[in-house]
Amino acid sequence: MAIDTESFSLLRDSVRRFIDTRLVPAENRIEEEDDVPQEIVDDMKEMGLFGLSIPEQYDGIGLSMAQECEVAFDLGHTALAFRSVFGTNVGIGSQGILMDGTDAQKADYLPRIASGELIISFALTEPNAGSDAAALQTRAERDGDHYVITGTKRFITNAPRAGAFTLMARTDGPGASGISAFIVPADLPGITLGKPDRKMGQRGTKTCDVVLDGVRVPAANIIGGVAGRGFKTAMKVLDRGRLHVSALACGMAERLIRDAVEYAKERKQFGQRIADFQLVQAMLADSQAELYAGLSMMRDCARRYDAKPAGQADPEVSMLASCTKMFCTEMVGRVADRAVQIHGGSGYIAEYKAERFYRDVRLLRLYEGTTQIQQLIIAKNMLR
Ligand code: COS
Repeated sequence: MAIDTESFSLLRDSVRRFIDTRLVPAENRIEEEDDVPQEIVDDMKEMGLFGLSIPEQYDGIGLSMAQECEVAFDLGHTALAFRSVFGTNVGIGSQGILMDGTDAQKADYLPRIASGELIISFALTEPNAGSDAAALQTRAERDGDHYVITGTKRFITNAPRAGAFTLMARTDGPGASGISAFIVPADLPGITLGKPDRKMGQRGTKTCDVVLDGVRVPAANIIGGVAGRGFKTAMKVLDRGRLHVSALACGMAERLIRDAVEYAKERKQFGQRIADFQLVQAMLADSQAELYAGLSMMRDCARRYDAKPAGQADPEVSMLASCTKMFCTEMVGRVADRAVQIHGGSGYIAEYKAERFYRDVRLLRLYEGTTQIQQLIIAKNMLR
């Protein structure tokens, strides 16, 4: 799946224009209001951003992974909260349905996900199951043609906005093979949301607990119609998500470098621009070289992702996605740290974006698998 080069180039131009003219000027507003203004969300819908990764057959734009990564790279140039509004529709919320769903599930959900009419979240993490996703405790007990689901999901991105969840629950014994993936409409009786999480950064992104108490979900809502396959679905979705996060990290690194260069050219100390000092230049050069390495990995891995059979796992590509996620998210952490350093005391002051983005990018090393989980996946594959 991919769109032709000319259509893609037009799409990218309009996304970049949207970022420069609408999103960057609203960065302070989302920081103050801790939300993305509705008129911006409406524009995102109109541009088709909720459906970037959904095939045209289901009314989406139908980008390949390589194309999606380029758009994610562009979106990384502004506050990450903007992308987060449609991020779960493009990635972890929708992809399980697309990869493993039945034809009826795809036809029912994907067009609404693509248009943004329905926000879909991904509900895997729990209070006692984060990195150890296979230990999740949310139970789904069969009762006739329904399942009754009880449990708590934690840090669920977009839960306050969601109309449905791709939710992993235990239908059988312990371990990965006892887990099934469900499509759970958010308005079913027995679902309540926790209070909004107060986070270190990324103001404007919405996360909270989702508590399920005896929620009756039709058995037909098991993704693919077969129980016990949910863990693999979740892992495949995360492989893909890790590439998208890598692209975002590269975008944010480029923005931080650009801001640091501008500051270094303006700021004068010892009678000259700080950009003229070699110790400042070294920090800029290190950041630029690391960004180039991250971008090269991201582009290579996305190409390999597109080359494998769609929706199928490939341990080699999973490993490379983990390498890329680990490198790019750690890289943007170092780039953000240097950007603050180049700004000096001003880099610690909230008026400067370096301070905000430094906090925002910290999350990239945690979600969709910590750096340490990526290391485990990489090493496991090397030793296989
Ligand atoms: N694609 C498809 N299948 C996969 C897979 C992948 N990327 N990774 C693992 N699997 C399969 C395995 O092949 C195995 O299947 P079989 O039993 O048929 O052999 C099954 O899933 C269990 O795999 P494994 O034994 O490797 O599972 P572990 O419990 O050891 O967990 C990690 C593996 C740690 C990698 C996994 O729990 C993980 O990714 N944790 C982090 C979760 C995460 O990213 N959370 C972020 C929150 S969501 S934003």
